[in-house]
Amino acid sequence: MARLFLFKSNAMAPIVKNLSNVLFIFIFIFFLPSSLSIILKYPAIINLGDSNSDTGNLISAGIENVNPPYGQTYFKLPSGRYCDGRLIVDFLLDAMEMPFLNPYLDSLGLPNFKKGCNFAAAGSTILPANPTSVSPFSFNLQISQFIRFKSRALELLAKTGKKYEKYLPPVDYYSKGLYMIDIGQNDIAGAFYSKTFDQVLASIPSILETFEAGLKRLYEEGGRNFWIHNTGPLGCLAQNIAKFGTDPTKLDEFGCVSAHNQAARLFNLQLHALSNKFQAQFPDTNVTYVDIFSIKSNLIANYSRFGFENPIMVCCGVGGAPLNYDSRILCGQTKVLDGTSVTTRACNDSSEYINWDGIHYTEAANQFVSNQILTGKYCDPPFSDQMPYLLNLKF
Ligand SMILES: *[C@@H]1O[C@H](CO)[C@@H](O)[C@H](O)[C@H]1NC(C)=O
Ligand SMILES: *[C@@H]1O[C@H](CO)[C@@H](O)[C@H](O)[C@H]1NC(C)=O
Ligand SMILES: CC(=O)N[C@H]1CO[C@H](CO)[C@@H](O)[C@@H]1O
Repeated sequence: MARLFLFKSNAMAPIVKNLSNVLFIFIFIFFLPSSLSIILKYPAIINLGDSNSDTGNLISAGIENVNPPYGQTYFKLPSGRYCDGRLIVDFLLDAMEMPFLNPYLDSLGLPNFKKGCNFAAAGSTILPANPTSVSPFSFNLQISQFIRFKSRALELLAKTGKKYEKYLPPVDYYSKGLYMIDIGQNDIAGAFYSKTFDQVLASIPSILETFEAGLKRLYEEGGRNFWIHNTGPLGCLAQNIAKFGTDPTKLDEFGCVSAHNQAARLFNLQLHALSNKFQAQFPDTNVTYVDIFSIKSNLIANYSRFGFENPIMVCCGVGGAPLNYDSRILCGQTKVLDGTSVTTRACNDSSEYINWDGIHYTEAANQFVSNQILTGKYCDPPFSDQMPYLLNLKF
């Protein structure tokens, strides 16, 4: 099947049906080398973050579990991801012609870490975890796990020679590899439960100091290529609208909680400044800042143009319009609510929805976001102007 960037694949289906177009696309791929695959050529990927890029750590740790219909769209069973299918990181790795990242904590299924490892865990924060945190795997702890991974892997390679070469990255991959980071959403969204708006804003610099210290630790371990996602429009998540948006004056024109989006914008502004500062301070690094906020805001504001039908309403939830979300019962759960047994099931067609479970995006939305990232326009520094619009087509 053809995967076409920039559009949902079904929107382009009638065009691809035409044989001459298929031939054109073949010529296009084989005779024009894509600048993207050159920019994104790394021998290994180290990923850190929260549920936006967790491929199974929180679940492997035994802290939570997810039931069907999680995973139904792509993996056909819950894959450890908080989604019906693939995440942004899965699509980006696919575009780099890399395999899905194995979660660090997954000991089963013969994980192969040669091309990288994923330390991201759902619910994680930049700030240290406390006893009420969903995830104990804060940014600093994930970095410590990475450091342990690296020293243990190098030790095994030195001791046992060829035996582990197929499974573990050689020493130069740690400097040539790409360190992808997507974290901060839980720091900001979580802060609103115990702080006033002004206090949330005031807490941002210290969150980012912790983030900066983490980047420096990765640099000291040899990391040179950094890929940093900013945080999305948190005020557009049903979880936050249900809790903080019951008063309509708190909502913006798209039905999103204004305060959350303002806090996310301020966090991103400071994160962007930090990325530039870090790049200037360490000129031997390559820091790419990726504006996820703008991509997701554009998707939510202009959803119908991109082939979606519901910008805010949740696919896997209960309660019906406008949110189809109830914080007491999450996707895939069965509970007795107000005297009746309720099961949260998925909508009929998750590709019509941007939001999967009230907190996380659907696979269709994740694919849209990845395609937008791969245009290069939302990155700083941006990619080449000659970015081809059609890349990595698979038949
Ligand atoms: C929606 O699309 C219009 C037209 O392309 C654009 O000007 C606007 O910025 C988009 N909205 C958002 C929030 O990105
Ligand atoms: C889902 O599909 C079933 C069977 O086709 C139909 O009865 C139901 O109304 C649909 N639900 C929604 C929300 O569209
Ligand atoms: C992989 C990559 O893009 N590496 C570049 C990082 O930046 C240096 C300059 O500081 C370039 O020479 C590398 O090609």
